[in-house]
Amino acid sequence: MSYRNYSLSQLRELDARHHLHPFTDHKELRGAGTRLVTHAEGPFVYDTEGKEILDGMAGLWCVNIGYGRHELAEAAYAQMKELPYYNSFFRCSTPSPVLLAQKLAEIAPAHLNQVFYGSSGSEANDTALRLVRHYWALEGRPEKNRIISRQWAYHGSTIAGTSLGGMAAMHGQLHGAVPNIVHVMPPYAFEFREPGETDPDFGLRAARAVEAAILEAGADNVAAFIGEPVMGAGGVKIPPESYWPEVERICRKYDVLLMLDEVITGYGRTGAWFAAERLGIRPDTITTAKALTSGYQPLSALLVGDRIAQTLVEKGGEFFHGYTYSGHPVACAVALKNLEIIEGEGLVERVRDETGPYFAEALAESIAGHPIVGEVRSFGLMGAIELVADKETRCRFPGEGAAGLAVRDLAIEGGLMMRAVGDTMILSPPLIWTKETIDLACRRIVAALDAAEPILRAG
Ligand code: PXG
Repeated sequence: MSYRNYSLSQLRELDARHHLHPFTDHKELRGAGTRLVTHAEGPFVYDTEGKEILDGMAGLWCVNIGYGRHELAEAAYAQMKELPYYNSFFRCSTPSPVLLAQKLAEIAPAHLNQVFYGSSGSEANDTALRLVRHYWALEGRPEKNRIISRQWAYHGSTIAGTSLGGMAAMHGQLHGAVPNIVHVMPPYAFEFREPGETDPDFGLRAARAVEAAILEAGADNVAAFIGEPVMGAGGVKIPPESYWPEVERICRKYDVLLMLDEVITGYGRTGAWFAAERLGIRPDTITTAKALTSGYQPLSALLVGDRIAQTLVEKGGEFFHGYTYSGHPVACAVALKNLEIIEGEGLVERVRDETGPYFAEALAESIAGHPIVGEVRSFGLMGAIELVADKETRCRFPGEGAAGLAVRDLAIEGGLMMRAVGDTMILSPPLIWTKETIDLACRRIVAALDAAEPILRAG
């Protein structure tokens, strides 16, 4: 039955009665009601009231090719008719995941040639955690199993994802994380740089927190380090350039595996297929999901480096792990079409050469000077705007997060979907944005900031 048979208030009421939303205060949601998005086209989403909203978040960091791409619907339809499902357990496979794996090996850094599929970033990180521990066990070193991650990291919402992540509020509700995962300081200069410390020096200091954690555990007990190239959900925290090469050097020195979580940064967002390329580092695993299908189907792919894959094959023994939907043929067919579009339209190069640099300039020129903005930053098409009460001292507004929510709501009201992480405003638009779309977004951001300022100053 079509939702069109229901009025907006009926849908809202049914939503309240039956639907528990993710990451939501349900008491607060019952009071506020939900925004029901019904359709979308290109860079815009539309709600039940027909309001057109420019989607500055690409859904949730995923709709890289934008909305309304019928080729993906057709790929799904064709695959569903031919073979809607078959598993890849018990020595079986189906063509779509095989062809997608080949494609992923082609676009991934040269030493990553194997793929393990799941349906979400959280699942892929669960796989990654088990895989690196399994690797060391196969190498005869089962005690080398500690994982080093970072505070404020986001690696998903399953128990493994939450445990790997460094979100204090999520850990607070976990009542028992996966053992032997530790979290070190994030490379977030805006908060943690000491007075007088340069960005490169701060980056090295943050990287050496990883070394300190390795030394504290003893390198023989540390399996891997995991990190997002640029922290996404933690607030688009872009590390100084000195950070990743130093982390990689430290990992190699102590023979600790390097796991990159590119669930957000993968598939073009940073102006490279994978941020690993842009950072010039060689991870042993890359977790990917989201833009692998541009969000048109749930699918994740853990890209596995030759070192780990070789051990799996040479030593043998079953890896007791997998999902019903590992290598789902429909999701994989959609991913193949999505990657074909990203490639065919040159979206990665466009972010690298054109829209990425233009986005950085536009934020610097039209937003950075605003009286309630303390810093703007971007990396490819990921951007952040820090809200402050005082530009000079970078002092925040009272009530952490209140300014962010106010600006977010005003931005949506003004036709731009943005996300707030505390008092950091986040942008992660579809890669199909043009210079004109970036200009439009900036005008809407300025309008939201202008409208928010007197309200925030009045307290
Ligand atoms: N790793 C990273 C880096 C992510 O950003 C996941 C893993 C987990 O993926 P799944 O598919 O299991 O959700 C993510 C997901 C937000 C937000 O509010 C971010 C994510 C998910 C939901 C909300 O910014 N990132």
